[in-house]
Amino acid sequence: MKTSVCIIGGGPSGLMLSQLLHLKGIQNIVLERQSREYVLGRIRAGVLEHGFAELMREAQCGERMDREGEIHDGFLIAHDGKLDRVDLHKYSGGSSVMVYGQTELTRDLYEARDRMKGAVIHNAEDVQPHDLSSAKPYVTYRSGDDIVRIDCDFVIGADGFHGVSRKSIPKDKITEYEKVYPFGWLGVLSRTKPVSPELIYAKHERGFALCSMRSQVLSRYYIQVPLTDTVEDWPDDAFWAELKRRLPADIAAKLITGPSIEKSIAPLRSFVAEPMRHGNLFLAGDAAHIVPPTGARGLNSAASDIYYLYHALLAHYQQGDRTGLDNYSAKALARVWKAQRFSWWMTTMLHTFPDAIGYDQKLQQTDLEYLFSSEKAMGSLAENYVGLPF
Ligand code: FAS
Ligand code: PHB
Repeated sequence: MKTSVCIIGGGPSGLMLSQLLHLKGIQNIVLERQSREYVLGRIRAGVLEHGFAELMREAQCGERMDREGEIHDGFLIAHDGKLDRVDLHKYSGGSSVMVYGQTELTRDLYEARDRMKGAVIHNAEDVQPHDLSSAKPYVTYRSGDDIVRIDCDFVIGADGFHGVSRKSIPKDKITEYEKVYPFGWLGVLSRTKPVSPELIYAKHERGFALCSMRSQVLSRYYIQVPLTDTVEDWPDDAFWAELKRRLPADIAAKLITGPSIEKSIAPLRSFVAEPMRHGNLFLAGDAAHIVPPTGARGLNSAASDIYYLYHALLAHYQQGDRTGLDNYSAKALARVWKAQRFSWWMTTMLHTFPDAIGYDQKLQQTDLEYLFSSEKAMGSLAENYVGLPF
């Protein structure tokens, strides 16, 4: 089998790139290890930057997002007995974010691939890229007893943090930067009305909490938990009671609880692999970088990678111009590290660290006091949260 671009990974990164390239007549194939049901069963991101929403529209996949998603002009931070609002619209110069679940946008991308008869192979086992430094790389995968070979011009590693792509780069050709946080997020999805029309990030001595949503009838809540906790340690009643303890009393009083329809614990880590290219392999999304979800940057950092890769491949195939491909890693990493900084800052400011000393806690309070007393500080938070320019 021969194609132009072989994309490893059928998550949002891989599907978005596949759709964008196909619309421009650039042949590609997506190899996904899991079934479609499995991919669509994962509950992950909830907040899309303006740039991601624009990319969904450019990929002709934005219609349901625009119909069912919610535009949010701000969010709230509960801290030190106060509830303060971050006015994104005012301090970002009129921008906003789109609240629309990753599960839904992944569904929209799959449906668009189906409509265009895109090549998405599920249950592709033992995917392995080969000859990445040659002009003729290829990828193999197992389908039952058969080994299938796909010859291509470029391989895109969109296979997430645990994928095969990054691990195919020789160790002496890649540098990995990692910071592991001493806690995780226990997330619950419930068919209940959200407690607040806007997201609430709560800093509390018992630990961080977040009140989010997927729609007006589907709520998403998180509480910070020790890394040693398991989902079994948190029956629904215990979760709701702890969430209420971490919210302002008037908010807790109106929290509508209900049975969890999904419950999971995600460890928090910051991670970046450099460079994001090796020969004709290009890494994108979680395959190259991970952020703690506090700043809602994970999925949104994948979007700018895909934007840069899409335009670089377009220039190559339409004008024979390889500049974008040659500049991809440096350009993507420049924006990735800004998302890393913002995610680290939000996480450090809002979480309870087990080894924190009094000085650290005073700095957290000071960070929040400065934020809500300075229009310039608020402008910095707002421009990062709505998304820095691609
Ligand atoms: P993904 O990991 O989504 O997709 C990679 C795909 O590659 C997967 O479908 C996988 O099955 C496939 N794959 C892996 N290895 C393969 C192989 N060898 N061969 C073929 N296919 C292979 N971001 C936010 O902004 N907000 C959040 O609240 C948030 N919560 C998260 C919670 C969790 C538990 C996790 C893990 C991530 C969360 N994220 C969040 C980040 C998340 O949304 C990612 O940024 C986003 O999924 C990135 O998309 P992809 O790069 O496509 O990677
Ligand atoms: C979510 O709704 O899952 C969500 C929203 C904002 C974040 C993290 C997660 O910062």
